[in-house]
Amino acid sequence: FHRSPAKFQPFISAANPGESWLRVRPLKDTDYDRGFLQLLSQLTNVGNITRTQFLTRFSQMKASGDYYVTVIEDTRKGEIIGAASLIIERKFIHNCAVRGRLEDVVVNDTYRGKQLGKLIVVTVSLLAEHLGCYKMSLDCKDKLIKFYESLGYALIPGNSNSMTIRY
Ligand code: 16G
Repeated sequence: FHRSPAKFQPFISAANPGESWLRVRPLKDTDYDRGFLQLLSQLTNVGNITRTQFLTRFSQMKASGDYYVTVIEDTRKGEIIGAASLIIERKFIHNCAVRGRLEDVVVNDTYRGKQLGKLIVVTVSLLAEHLGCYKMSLDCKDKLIKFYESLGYALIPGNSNSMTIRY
């Protein structure tokens, strides 16, 4: 990836995450034992997911080819301390385009101040562009709007209301 948003340069990137002990990489099976699900529970309710459930769901994601679950590992501790997912949605519109969805972004709150939120969001956003997505979308809480705006995301008045039905 040859470019990144101006505010992000030149400090850190996926290849140079700012500390030698940080690593940005795709999720792997063994991350079940590196606190990946505990990290997700800082975002929302995760539940008690067994190893088998985790491996089954992850292999379904891999088989689809449309899930890019990306993590940041603290290699000193062998612990997952950041995560974000890109999900590719296949369309008929725009000449059978693909659209990206940014999901499940979380950084361990004890790692604040290292720009790791930016790091993981920019990494996954560039991946979406690289994979040919014509746009990337996300839902977030009001308090995170400024953060995502600083990374190039925009609210589009009249055109981007997020609506939800809960089951
Ligand atoms: C946020 C997340 C979304 C996640 C949801 C979980 C981002 C950009 N957005 O909207 O991906 O799935 O929270 O909340 O990370 P829920 O448990 O209320 O669905």
